[in-house]
Amino acid sequence: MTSSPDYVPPKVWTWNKPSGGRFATINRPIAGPTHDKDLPVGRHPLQLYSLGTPNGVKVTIMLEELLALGRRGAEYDAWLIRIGDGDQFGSGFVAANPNSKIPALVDRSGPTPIRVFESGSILLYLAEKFGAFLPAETGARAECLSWLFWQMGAAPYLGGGFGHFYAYAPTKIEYAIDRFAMEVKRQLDVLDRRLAESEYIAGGTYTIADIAIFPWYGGLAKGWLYGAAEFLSVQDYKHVQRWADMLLERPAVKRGRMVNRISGEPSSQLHERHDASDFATKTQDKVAAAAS
Ligand SMILES: N[C@@H](CCC(=O)N[C@@H](CS)C(=O)NCC(=O)O)C(=O)O
Repeated sequence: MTSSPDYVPPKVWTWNKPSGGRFATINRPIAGPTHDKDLPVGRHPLQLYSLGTPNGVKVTIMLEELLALGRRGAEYDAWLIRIGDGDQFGSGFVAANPNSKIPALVDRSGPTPIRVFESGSILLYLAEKFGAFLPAETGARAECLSWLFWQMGAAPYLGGGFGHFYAYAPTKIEYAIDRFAMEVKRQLDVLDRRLAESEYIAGGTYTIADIAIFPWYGGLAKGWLYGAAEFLSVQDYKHVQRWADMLLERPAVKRGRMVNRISGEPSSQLHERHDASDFATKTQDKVAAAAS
């Protein structure tokens, strides 16, 4: 791979060498399944196929918030999709999400299963289905959806741009890191100014806009992403910090962050979630680990 100023792109790009970098083994320029594999189906109305990344965590926080509100229909089975092993290219997963990316949700509560993919679309689907975390009044709803879609457009610059070139690319390219660090700091400032004037992202109430933005930008502010907290001076974004700390206090956020998580403290990882009592088992593990 050439990353020097000497590189001249050929007339036609061809896939003839590994791209390098952390995801080299799963990246490919074609869509569709690589192998036959059905998805498992549990006993609950909602089946989630995901992984505890920022995009996955949005959905598990939403489901846990709905359950905390008493919406029993939001009971779910969360199955683990190991994207590093290529599970997202199994035929069953591709049928649930032709884009082969977590998260994917299948709603089996009606006569015909409904597939929902893209985390923003899943949050909106659940908010509408259960009448929660999305304001009904036109202006407040528009504000909430504007921030929801802001997240969908902004985060690829954070993850695919900054995170990729700062943490995962096989060589450190100053131009790319500068370009995306500048954009991510601008995005943090957008949020910081908004949160200086508003308790939550979309106004005075907690909505799907907070749930979508928190795992990315709250995570960045709390130093969970790319080991980049110092590099980006995240402590300077005081209002983002205030908001992230406030969300972290929510029990549903704590639970949602554990589901489908495969890194960090073993007691914080609930690889699959099939029942509310699964969290209690993890709490017992934590107590036992602290006592030993
Ligand atoms: N815009 C999508 C992005 C989903 C996404 O990028 N998922 C990543 C993990 S965070 C993934 O599944 N990557 C696997 C791959 O690219 O093969 C969403 O918000 O749902």
